[in-house]
Amino acid sequence: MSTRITVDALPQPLTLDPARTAVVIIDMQRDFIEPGGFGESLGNDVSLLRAAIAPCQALLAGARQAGMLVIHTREGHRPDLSDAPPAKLERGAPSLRIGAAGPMGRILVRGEPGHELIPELRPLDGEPVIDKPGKGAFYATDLGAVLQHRGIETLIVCGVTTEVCVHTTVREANDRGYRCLVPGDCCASYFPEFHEAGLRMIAAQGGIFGWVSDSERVLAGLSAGSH
Ligand code: C5J
Repeated sequence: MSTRITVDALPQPLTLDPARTAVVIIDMQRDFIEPGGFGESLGNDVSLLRAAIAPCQALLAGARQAGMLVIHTREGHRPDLSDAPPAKLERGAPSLRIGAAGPMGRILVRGEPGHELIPELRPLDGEPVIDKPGKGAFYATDLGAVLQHRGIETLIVCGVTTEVCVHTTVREANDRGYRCLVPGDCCASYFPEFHEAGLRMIAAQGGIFGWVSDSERVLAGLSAGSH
């Protein structure tokens, strides 16, 4: 038997079954959040992303207690960069390109220290970690299979950055039929205005891509459902 819960959200509350809901934490990697990684090499102030850490920790604690599936993703490439499109490698004018040696190892390359998830949000044993070469978590990964095998119908999507990998994943998931709830305080961007606009885009037009809420409201829904 399943117990459905209701989470206060925009554009309207979302009712979900925690047993059929996964929390997906997008790319909370050292390469995006700590100095010396990919994010900083593109000229960004990486400290802005730290705002999402504590809300993600709180949400994860509640989700794990409720027995929900937790999935982590990492953006990065094979050491030979054979899965990195030239168009991605050559874009912009970064101080260090993908694959170049930086203070945390080779930028955005699997197996390097910068590619690791930040210690504050380390996965627990058994939580799937999806390595993705693109911005969306479905593209060229087995995320769809993992969700299907667990009977997942709703995603709570957190992480960085709001308007890039979180948004791309939400759009991919929406087209695959998943309900997506985005707790805004569990996401962050190098551009606060893009963060705000990204969240508004999700909930606008009657929830064109999904629902927007925050960690407190998700936790309140979970705790009301546990009584
Ligand atoms: C970016 C991401 N911003 N995880 N990646 O390149 O959002």
